[in-house]
Amino acid sequence: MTRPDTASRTQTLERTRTERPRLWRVLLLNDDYTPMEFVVEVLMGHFHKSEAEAQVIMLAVHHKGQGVAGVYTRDIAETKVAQVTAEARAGGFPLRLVAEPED
Ligand code: TYC
Repeated sequence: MTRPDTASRTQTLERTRTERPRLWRVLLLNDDYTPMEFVVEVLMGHFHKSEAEAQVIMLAVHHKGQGVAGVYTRDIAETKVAQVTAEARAGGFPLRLVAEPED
């Protein structure tokens, strides 16, 4: 007697994707010329910080050289860098920001 027919089957296993997109830090870099008040206004207007939070972050950047303005998906982080850099240049300030991935 022959063996029962073993039909070969292809199975597709579905899985629900639960991974979150990698997040990017927007870093604010210190310089000697951008006014403290402009940096505070940037942190309030673009990064939704209270005035008190903005003062703390600005002073930390002033003393340590850099600090995190906010954490976003890549597109939003890069847009913040572009918009704030443009606003700083329009005001004649050398303020620099960079976006970097979290691990
Ligand atoms: N160091 C600047 C000053 O003394 C203030 C400053 C703070 C500039 C933070 C940039 O990202 C910055 N006017």
